[in-house]
Amino acid sequence: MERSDSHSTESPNWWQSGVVYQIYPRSFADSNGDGVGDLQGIRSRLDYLEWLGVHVLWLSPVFRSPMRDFGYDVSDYCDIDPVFGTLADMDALIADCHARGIRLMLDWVPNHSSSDHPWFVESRRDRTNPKADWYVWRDEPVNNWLAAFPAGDRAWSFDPGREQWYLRCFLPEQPDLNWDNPDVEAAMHETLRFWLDRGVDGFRMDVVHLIGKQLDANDPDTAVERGYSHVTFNDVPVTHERLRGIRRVLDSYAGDRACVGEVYLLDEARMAEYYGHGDELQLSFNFSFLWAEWDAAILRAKVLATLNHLRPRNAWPTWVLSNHDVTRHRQRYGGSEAVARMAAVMLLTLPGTPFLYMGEELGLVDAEVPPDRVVDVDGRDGCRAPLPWTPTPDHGWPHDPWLPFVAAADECNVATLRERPGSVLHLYRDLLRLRHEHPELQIGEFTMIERDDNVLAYERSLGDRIFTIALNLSDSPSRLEIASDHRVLLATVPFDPSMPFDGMLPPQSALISTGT
Ligand code: TEU
Repeated sequence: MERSDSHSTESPNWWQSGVVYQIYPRSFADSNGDGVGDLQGIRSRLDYLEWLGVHVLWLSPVFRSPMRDFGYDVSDYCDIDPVFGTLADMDALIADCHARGIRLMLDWVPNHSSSDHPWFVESRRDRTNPKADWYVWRDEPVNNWLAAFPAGDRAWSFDPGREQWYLRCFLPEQPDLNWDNPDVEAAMHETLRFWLDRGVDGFRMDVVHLIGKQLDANDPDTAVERGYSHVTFNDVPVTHERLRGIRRVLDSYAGDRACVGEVYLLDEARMAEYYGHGDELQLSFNFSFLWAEWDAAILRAKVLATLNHLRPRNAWPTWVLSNHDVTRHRQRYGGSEAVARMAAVMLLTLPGTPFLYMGEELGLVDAEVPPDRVVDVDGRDGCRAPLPWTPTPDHGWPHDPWLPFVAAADECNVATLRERPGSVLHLYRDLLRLRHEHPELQIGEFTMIERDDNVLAYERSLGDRIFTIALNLSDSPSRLEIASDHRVLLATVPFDPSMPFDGMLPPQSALISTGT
C-alpha cells in the first residue's frame, strides 16, 4: 500500500468542503416560455438543488452577449443578458442562494470580449482612438497560432477598417483583450468588483491561463499541422503576476471570495503552477484527469500525479468529469449506468473539490442533435441539452427548448428518478449527504491502495476512522483486503447494511465501507 497523504486542513473553506454544481443557464429551467432557461427559472428550482445537497452553484455566463458562443462572448461584463433576466433577478438569486446557505459563483471571461463590446467597437475604428491598444493588433499575424474554432482557423483575423490583424484565440467575434495594457487590467478588475459588491462568492475564470501571452513564440509545427489550437500551449510567466493582481481584488473583500481557473493545460505539473504560493488561483480545473480513460491504472496514476504536484504547494485539487464543452462522461466511458454510478462514487470521494455538471445526477448521456438543429460552432450541443424535469412530453419546459432533449428523457428526468429510491439521482444525493456528514470524506488523509488489477481503491481517514472506497472496473468479482469490522455504508449495487463486509467487490460496482 503506497501512502500518498493529501494535506488535511482543520477548518476547511467553503470552496474546499463544498461540492460545486455547474448550471448551464440556457438549459436549466425556463420561467418565461421563450425556450431558453433563465435566472427566475434557476430561482424556482433551488428547492431541488437543496434537496440534492449541493452547496455551491457555478453559472455559465449570463452577461450581455450576442450569443455567438452562447455567453462566452461578452458585450457587457456588468449587466445581465435580457434572455436570462435582469440585474434585479440576479440580486434576488444571490439573496435566495445565501438564505439557503448556497454559494454562488459567476463565470468571468477575461481573455476575450465579444466583438460587439463597446471597447472593441471603438478599438477597431482606427489606430489612434483611446481604446486602440485594448486588443491585440498587428500589421500581420506574428505567429503560427491556431484558433480553438472554427477548427483549423488561424488565430488572427483581418479587420478591413483598421487594415490590421487582431488576435482571437476563439471565434473571429471573440477578440482577445490586450492584458499588456494596464488600463485593460484595471477595467477587468472593475468588472470583478462590480459583482463582488453585489455579493457573489466567486468566479469560474474562463481560459484564465491565456491572460498572459508571448506573441513571438510559435507553437510546435507538428501540433499546428495536426490542427491543435494554441489554447493548450499558452503558458508564460507574466500570467502569474496578473493572477496575483486578480487574487488581491478577491482578497480585498470580506467573506472568503474564491475563484476556480479554467487552466486548459493537459499536464498536472504546469497546471499546479497556477495556484502560485497561495496567492494565485484558489482552485484550478484538472483537464488531464477529465480526459483520462476509464481504466483503474490510468486513473490511479492521474490521481497520484495530481496530488504529487499539488501537495508541495499546499494547493487544493479539483475533480471534474463533465462540463458544457465535452461529451458527458457516462458516454465517454461506454454508456452504462453502472459506470455512471462508479464514477459518481469516485468523483465525490477523491481528496479535493468535486464539480458536478447539471444532469450528470440523472445519468444523462448527450442528446442526439440532428444537423438542422446544430447551433454550436464546435459540436458541443449534445452535452448542453435541456435538463428534463418531468416525464411529460414537455419535460417541464413551457415551450420547445432551444436544443432537443436527450433520448432517454422519459426515464431520466428529475421527477421520475426522485420517486425511485435506488436511482442514480438518489445515489448522488446519498453520496452528497455522506460527504457532508463525514469530514473524513472532505478533508481526510488520502491513501491509495496499490493493486495490479482493474480495481481503483483508496482510503480517506481522520484519526482512527477510516473510509475505504473501492471501484471494481472489471467484469469479474474482486477481493479487497479489509479489516473485519468494516461495514458497507453505500454501494452502487444492492447490499445489506446489517452484514459485515466480506471484502468481495461485485463486477462493475463501487462501494464505501468504514470501520476503525
Ligand atoms: O473553453 C476553453 C476551451 O479550451 C474550449 O474551447 C475547448 O477547447 C473546446 O470546447 C473543446 O471542444 C472555454 C469555455 O468553457 C467554452 O465554452 C468557450 O467556448 C471558450 O472558453 C471560449 O470562451
